[in-house]
Amino acid sequence: MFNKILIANRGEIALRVIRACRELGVKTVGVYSTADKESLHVRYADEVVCIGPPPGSESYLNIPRIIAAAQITNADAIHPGYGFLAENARFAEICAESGIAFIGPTPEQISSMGDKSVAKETMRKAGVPVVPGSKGAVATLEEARKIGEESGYPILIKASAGGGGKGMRVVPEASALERAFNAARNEAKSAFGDDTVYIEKFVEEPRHIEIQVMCDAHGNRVHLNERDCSIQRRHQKLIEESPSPILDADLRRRMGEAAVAGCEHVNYLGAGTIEFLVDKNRDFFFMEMNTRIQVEHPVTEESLGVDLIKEQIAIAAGEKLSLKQSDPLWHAIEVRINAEDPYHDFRPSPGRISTLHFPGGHGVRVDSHIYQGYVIPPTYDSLLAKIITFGNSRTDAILKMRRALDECIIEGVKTTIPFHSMMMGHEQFLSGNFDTKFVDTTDWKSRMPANG
Ligand code: MV4
Repeated sequence: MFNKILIANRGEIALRVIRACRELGVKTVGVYSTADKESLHVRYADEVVCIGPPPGSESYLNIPRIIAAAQITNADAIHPGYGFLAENARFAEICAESGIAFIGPTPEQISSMGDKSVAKETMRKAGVPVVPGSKGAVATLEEARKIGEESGYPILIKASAGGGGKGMRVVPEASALERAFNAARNEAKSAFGDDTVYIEKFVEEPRHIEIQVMCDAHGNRVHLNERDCSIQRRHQKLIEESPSPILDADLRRRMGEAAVAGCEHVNYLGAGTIEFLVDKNRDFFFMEMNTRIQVEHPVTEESLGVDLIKEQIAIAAGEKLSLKQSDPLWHAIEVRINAEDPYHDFRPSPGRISTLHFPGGHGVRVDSHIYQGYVIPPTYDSLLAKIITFGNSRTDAILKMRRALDECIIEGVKTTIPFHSMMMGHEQFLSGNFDTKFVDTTDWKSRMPANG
């Protein structure tokens, strides 16, 4: 096992990793920007190093400073959390070259999944179902036309360097192709410095269902069932749950086996998530693979009673997987409490937390880095807390979530709590019958309590 782990992150995920290290008896190094001097991860870590001013590029994304911090403190491993350097293949490579274990997959695995058209081809070759469309990148309009005719409209043009919804264009019919193709390439070029695109048939009203996987260096691989992340706004997830209300044991097994087959094909190492679209016929298609631990990993943890962070660390230290394939034990739901105003288009609401009281009790978990008096810096993402509830049925988890949200008091900034309270009473959410367009296209605003 490692002696000392540097956590190259901030916020709730930095705390989450520090807590796992504590339980493992591993020492921790926190790094922080000057904006995070008063952050909880700075107080919880055994040692800390200031790595620069607030902008990410000069702190949490600055590879030389993070490597230097690890060397100064003699850390033997780095956990990247999510975001920042978590899916930076060059960073993973530099860690290895510096004799520091990167807690995650290999640089090759990170970069092959980072290019979305390469990832898709890799998965197709592994026998994972993919959306019909181009085989790899599409370089010319003529090629694009051919794909459009073969798969039928509408089609979707996606940037290879994109992901998470960035750089996508829906093309409703052949006459709109030329403009959309050129626009998509220009957009991709300016957003990512890479104009490579690929094309898929557009799947209408899909659900976003992802499979958690975990693989060790000894050839052991498991999937840890699904998370349903269909409640999103502009590609930002708001609510996640496991199991999905639309999966049954057979579809879960088939999706899980596909995910494991994909991992086996690339000899994947560590924690990963394979994102699928599930259409109205309950057919599933590979979308992307995330080569990191994700924000919503606690729903898997609470559904199964496992600790994914400890498992990640053990795997990176060369130990064998301790997790067994198992069916969901509990129904778990997570809501993201962001410092955003749901009455005004979720606009950011940084500021000082004047009053704070978190919920507790049976079946409630709160992962958060905030405390009363804490000032939320405007520089980083707006996630304040994740409330996770779990019970023996979806209804039970929802009832607990309603109760937990009622108990929760956060004053001084606007939060997404009223949105979540509304959702926990929305009949369409309760029915389990919704798709990824729900938040962006349903009139949920009229259901919000009048006080915004
Ligand atoms: C799609 C799709 C429909 N058809 N691909 C959005 C994020 C990125 N990972 C891929 N995304 C989509 N790909 C095909 N062929 C619809 C989406 C999509 C979406 C997917 C998951 C969750 C929310 C979404 C919101 C809009 C579009």
